[in-house]
Amino acid sequence: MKLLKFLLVLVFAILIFSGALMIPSQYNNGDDRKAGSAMGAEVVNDENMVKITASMWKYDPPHIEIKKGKLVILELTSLDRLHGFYIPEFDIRADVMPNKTIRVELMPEKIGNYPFLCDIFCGDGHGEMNGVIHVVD
Ligand SMILES: [Cu+2]
Repeated sequence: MKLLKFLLVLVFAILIFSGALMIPSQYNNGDDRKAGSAMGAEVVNDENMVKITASMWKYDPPHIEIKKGKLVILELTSLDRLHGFYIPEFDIRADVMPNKTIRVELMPEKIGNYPFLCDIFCGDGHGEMNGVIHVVD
């Protein structure tokens, strides 16, 4: 019982902590990315926009094909609770919240398959919540 209480407190602490860092981390997504920093003025339209929804415990779509050398805007929202979105190879991460849409920019310079995953514990299936970005020529 004590362990359960401790775990509950820990989970709340993590939620509060991640919530407190929500706004700065989103701004950082734009500034810290490895590539595409010179493309800030790029126009957003349907052609370079990919909409992704997160829900327990998947991303839709889980596979995203994009073209090398073409700036892409990922528009993310959650259908249920707070999830994370993390692409290790591009050093991009974001908090994905219900009733809120956030955008991250991605400038793929190299052909390849790049996994992304949820990096905020969101329940039983959290460990399997992932997808792949396929960068093609
Ligand atoms: Cu998760």
